[in-house]
Amino acid sequence: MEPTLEGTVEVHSYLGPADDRTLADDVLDGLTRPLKELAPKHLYDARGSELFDAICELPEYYQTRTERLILRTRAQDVVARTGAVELVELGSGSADKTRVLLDAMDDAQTLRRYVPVDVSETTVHAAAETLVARYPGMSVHGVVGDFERHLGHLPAALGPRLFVFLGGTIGNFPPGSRRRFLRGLRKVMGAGDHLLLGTDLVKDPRIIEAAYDDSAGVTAQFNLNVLHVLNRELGANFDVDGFEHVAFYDRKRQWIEMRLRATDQQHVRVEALGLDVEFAPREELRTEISAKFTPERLRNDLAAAGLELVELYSDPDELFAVSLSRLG
Ligand code: AVJ
Repeated sequence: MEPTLEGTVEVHSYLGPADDRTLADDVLDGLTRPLKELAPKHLYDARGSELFDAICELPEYYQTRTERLILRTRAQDVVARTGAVELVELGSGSADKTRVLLDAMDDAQTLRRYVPVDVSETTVHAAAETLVARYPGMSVHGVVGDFERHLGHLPAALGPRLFVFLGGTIGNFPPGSRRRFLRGLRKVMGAGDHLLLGTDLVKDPRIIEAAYDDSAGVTAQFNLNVLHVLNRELGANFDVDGFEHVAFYDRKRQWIEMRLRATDQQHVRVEALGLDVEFAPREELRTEISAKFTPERLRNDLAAAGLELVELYSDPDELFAVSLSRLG
């Protein structure tokens, strides 16, 4: 615990040495399947995070600026409806959007604590330090952990809490684990708590595909970068130039997929795993799914987890949605 003039900051880590094995485990599991697959979390090494930040500024990638606009317009309403004294942020990577909400709580004079939860210790510390300095009287209780496993370690509530999960990241979960995640969240929520969830909306597939295959090729670089991660972290020898970026919207499943397609036959050795992998010409490796929602799909997912939709905030073009829900 590290007392400061402004408030108190404490950060607790629940990650152990076993958590480092997830890349190796995921690669072994994912590259030996009939449809080769890699979990999207591995896209975000330092370079990948930089490229993702660049994506958020692209003209085609409407999500980040639209969500920010919705939050700016609605933050006051959210705070008035929830009476939240505490902001629990899952995946605390979105500092500027967080500030919009903390500002509104500060203005309403309800703000007491910020609880960032993230797998990256650096991210949690950075969020803690910048924000505690900005809001006098607010304390920060950081949780370094996986929000699918460590939500049991949240500090006891000081009053009504606002849980936030922004950016549309929930779309990365396959349908089953999406509901499992929401159920896990609901279990730690109390009767006075609310969830504020950012989700991308179903729309003209051309708009969605352009957002994931931008004309400057930034998303392609972001996707291909995961091969550099495997080369570096696991001693693999992917020929990155032998793969191309693919993004397509699956209308039936209502999600977009990013894949990497081998342009011709590729033999890859993953030294750290003693694994040899073959790619046939045009064979693809799936690196991300990103689900798009209709209000009905959202309501159903929330209901399946015991949550009730209170309000659905959107932008005039209905590109993106931020939903507010509570225990049903
Ligand atoms: C951060 C997971 C919400 O799915 O749109 C951006 C990541 N992938 N471009 C998304 C991403 C390709 C993004 N999320």
